[in-house]
Amino acid sequence: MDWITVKEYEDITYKKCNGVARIAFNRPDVRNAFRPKTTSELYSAFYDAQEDTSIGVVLLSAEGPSSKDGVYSFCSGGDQNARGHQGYVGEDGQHRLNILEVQRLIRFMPKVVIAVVPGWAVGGGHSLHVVCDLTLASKEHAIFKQTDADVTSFDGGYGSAYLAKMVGQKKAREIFFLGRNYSAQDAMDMGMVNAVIPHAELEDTAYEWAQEILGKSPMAIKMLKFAMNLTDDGMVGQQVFAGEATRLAYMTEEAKEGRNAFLEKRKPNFEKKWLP
Ligand code: S0N
Repeated sequence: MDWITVKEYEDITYKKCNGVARIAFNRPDVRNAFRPKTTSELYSAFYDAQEDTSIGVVLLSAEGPSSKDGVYSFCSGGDQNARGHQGYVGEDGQHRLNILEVQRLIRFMPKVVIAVVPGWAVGGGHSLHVVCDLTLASKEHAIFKQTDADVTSFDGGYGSAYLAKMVGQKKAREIFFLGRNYSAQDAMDMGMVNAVIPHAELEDTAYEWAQEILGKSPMAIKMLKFAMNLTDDGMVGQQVFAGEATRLAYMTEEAKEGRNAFLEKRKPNFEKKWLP
């Protein structure tokens, strides 16, 4: 694979190869915790991947291991050093909650996002894997854990309520209320991981899954993702799905006639085709 760096960032790496974008946390010495700079960079990279029509699948992964102790991490959530009294503080002194904007971009982007978990997925890092469409986890090193209730920095949205839809209410409550460690196999047995992969093969496998998805119909993949999101996303889910229905309607002769009639200041002739 010839990954090409798209843009140099400080807290993440961002590369592309054959229709796949790879966005990776790059703060391994703090278990890939995110600070406001990290979330801004994530947003920028995800937005670029969303807008690039050559990209169909995004891998959210992590660089590592830590240079201090060789431990692998996906993401350990919000950087507790950047956490002020009103939230996480950026270099400009502003308090932000912008990881939620990153979550929404992942959730609503018309492309498949795969979480590639090489190590710890903790707190807000756990929530990120939950919001991704698929999760692949390292057999040897992935550990899933929720510390939100330990540090009073909690995700009451997709990270918990959507997780409960994924693994069931009892398991989700156990994960959050007890904050235990779960292996990749435990996570797969619960239904929040798609496959447990030997660590050395994790990245290649993620790329292979991406290539398999890229062989499918882009429109079908997009509509299926939005359809599966719809029931959990309320009116916004309907809006996203319906926006795509409108886009498809624009492609019909009927829509062309509606637009032309307006521009030509005449009554539209829809030929009365009320299809069954
Ligand atoms: C990940 C854990 C379990 C790893 O344990 P391990 O292997 O024993 O390593 P440590 O020695 O603990 O850590 C190694 C070094 O990394 C630093 N570090 C680790 N995690 C963080 C972190 N999150 N922030 C800052 N530093 C971190 C350690 O300090 C250590 O550094 P050195 O080597 O210098 O001593 C373990 O590390 C752990 O439990 N980490 C904390 C996990 C955590 O509690 N995360 C926050 C949970 N909450 C969120 O993420 C909320 C997210 C959020 O932002 C949000 C979500 C929804 C709505 C709103 C918000 C919002 O913006 O507030």
